[in-house]
Amino acid sequence: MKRLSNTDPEIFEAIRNETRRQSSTLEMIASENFVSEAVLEAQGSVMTNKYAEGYPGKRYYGGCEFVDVAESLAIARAKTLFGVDHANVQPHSGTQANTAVFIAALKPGDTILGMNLSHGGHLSHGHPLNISGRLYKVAAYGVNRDTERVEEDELMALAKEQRPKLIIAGWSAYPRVLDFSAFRRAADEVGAVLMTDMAHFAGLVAAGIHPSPVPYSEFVTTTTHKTLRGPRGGMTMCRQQYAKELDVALFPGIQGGPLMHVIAAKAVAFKEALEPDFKKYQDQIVKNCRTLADELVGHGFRLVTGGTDVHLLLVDLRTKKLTGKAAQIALERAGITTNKNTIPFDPEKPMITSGIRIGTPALTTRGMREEQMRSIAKWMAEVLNDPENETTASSVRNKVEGMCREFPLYADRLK
Ligand code: DSN
Repeated sequence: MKRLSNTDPEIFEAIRNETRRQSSTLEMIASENFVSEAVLEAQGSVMTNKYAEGYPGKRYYGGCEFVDVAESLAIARAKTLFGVDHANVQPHSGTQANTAVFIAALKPGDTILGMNLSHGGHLSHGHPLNISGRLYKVAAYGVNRDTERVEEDELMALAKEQRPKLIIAGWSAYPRVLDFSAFRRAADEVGAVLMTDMAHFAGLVAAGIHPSPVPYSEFVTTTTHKTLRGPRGGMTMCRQQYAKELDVALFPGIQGGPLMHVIAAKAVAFKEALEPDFKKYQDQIVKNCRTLADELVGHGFRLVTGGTDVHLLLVDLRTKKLTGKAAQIALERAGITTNKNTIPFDPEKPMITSGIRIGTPALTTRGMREEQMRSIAKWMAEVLNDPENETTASSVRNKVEGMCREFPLYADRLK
């Protein structure tokens, strides 16, 4: 067999360097995670070769008997995991998963009500440059200036004023649990459909440590690669009455051939998520995040809403007279990967920001626990209290690398 190292040494080297980077730094981007070798194996399999437009048992191509097995297993496991009537595992990404709902439930020009991106929403929830903002009229709810949380009375008032056809619950940077029943009440009040995008917290929902949006929502979407710890991709779930419209909206509506290797890997990840260990893992993610939050507060940082209920937190850096961009760069120099993030009512532009978003799913996958979170919070404080200091950065970097060696990742791939 010809190996990648021989046929394409440049790409081989880039993959090796990326493996080394993931293994030797602290990955604290809240939406990232490290998949198992089993997920990697399925995703790197010959299923990538197969065209399979359609759905299991109803394809436009021959030779689909084995990819049908993979997709049927992915669907069945997703339905068990989340207790949904119907799951479509073909969306290539979270944005595709969301767009399929819009196509299934709306007509161009209808109004959608989603969370303001700068308060923690997502591009695909109505950003003017995204298809959601181009095809539909967009109204946005935000968080309350004092509580920094979504408040039911404000949501309800906006829903009554804007009369949306679809309301979106869900976020990509909000450190608290949403009250799905409040969203349901707002949707019922104006006759809207409720879609919950649980991409960030799907793993917590699967483990039963976060309220499930399923009983409240006509549609639930997710990515599969965040807390759920599967391959990069998306999934859309719905109540039985919308199943047909959803499937047609996804294919042929917005996608052609499904990525069967990714769907096989989704099936593997869902099987892993059904194991009892997955609940322990999700519990530990949240414990780690709470510890990190308490420690950062102890080191003088202000957190949006003062803390966290989930796998991520948002640091407001204004009290440190630092921008998110500067903090991200300083931490990266020290081997800690985060992302700059707007905070609610941010005075800075999105490319600068006043905040950073920090998450614990990836570190928890490595086996790190509260003790490591305490050290990491201390190192973050050292770096952010003196962000230009190269000596501090390099001393923290050494400690980070030492910790990473104690919690090896993909070690066999680096031999
Ligand atoms: N880009 C993802 C995140 O970082 O939250 C959302 O799709």
